[in-house]
Amino acid sequence: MPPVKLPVFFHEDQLHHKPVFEWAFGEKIPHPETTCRVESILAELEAHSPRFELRSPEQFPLALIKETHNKKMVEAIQSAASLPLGKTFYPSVFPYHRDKSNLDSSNIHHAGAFCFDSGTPLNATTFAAAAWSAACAFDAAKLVASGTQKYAYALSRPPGHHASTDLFGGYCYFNNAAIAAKVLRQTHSRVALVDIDFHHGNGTQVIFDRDPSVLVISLHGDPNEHYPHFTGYANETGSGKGKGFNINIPLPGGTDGQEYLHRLSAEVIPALQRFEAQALVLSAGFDTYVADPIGAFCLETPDFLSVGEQFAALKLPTVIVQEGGYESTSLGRNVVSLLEAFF
Ligand code: Q9C
Ligand code: ZN
Repeated sequence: MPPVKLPVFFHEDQLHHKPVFEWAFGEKIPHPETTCRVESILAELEAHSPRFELRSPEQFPLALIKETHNKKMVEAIQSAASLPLGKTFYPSVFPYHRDKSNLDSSNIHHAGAFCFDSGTPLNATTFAAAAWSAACAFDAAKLVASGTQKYAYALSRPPGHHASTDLFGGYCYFNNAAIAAKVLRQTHSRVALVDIDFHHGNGTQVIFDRDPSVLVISLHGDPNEHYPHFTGYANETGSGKGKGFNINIPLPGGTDGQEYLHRLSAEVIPALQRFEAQALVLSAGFDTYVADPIGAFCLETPDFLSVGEQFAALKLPTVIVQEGGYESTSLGRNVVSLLEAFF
């Protein structure tokens, strides 16, 4: 039998978006979300090429992007495509109210109405990069939903989990993992989305806040100390019919692999079993790695395999969607370590 290859989705145009800097504590720092991240992942996948099959997504999933996000937010990001090449726009004026009914999404100065931080700039290439990034998650989820493949990996970049219905931020424009979950929902009645990025998946939480058919679980650095600061507390459990279907597990800085794996086996996996999840999306960030420049956990490369094994043991159709991870020397190895669990 030929070896089973894990499908990997990626489009070259995701590389054109290159944010240069962000602000951290009033300091201008080199932007962590670099194209080196993708190069590190692609190189490691290439080194294990018999196991992976690289595919290009087919088209922008515009209809689902616009179902997931405020249409004017999508248009505002799209309208940045008319910025001169090489010109970057950092929203720096934010409206005093969040009513978006009277906005001109073709006016770049109004983009601040859809943005919540200063690290997520727009340029002429951002829309296409973000739409292809979403397309990776969309196509990976289509393949898994159809039953053709049990597992698929979306090499989504820019990442997505901080993007909510009507706000982009945290290096994220469109919520790739949410889009994957919505695709899986068309064929599976209960979908779980587990976010293992170092940061709280605030955008994903908002998108499924009132939805009892998508259980969202996020483990992350305590928001008292860590980005995105305003959300990720354990008392945020969902709203309305969705009450009880959002679980936040804030963890202190310094959390190591042993503690992390214990929280997965003691809390996350039992919650997925109680929910009787039929399909799974992993928002897979690797900024929990010990050497990550912006994360504060201490996971080592083999821990990512153990993390993957806990989820793979559920034997659910699973879409793994790339989120953060900024130590690009080890990023590829960490990604492949996690993916090794899905063979
Ligand atoms: N030192 C993701 O991992 N910058 N986004 C914080 C404070 C924002 C991270 C700066 C971090 C966003 C997808
Ligand atoms: Zn992160």
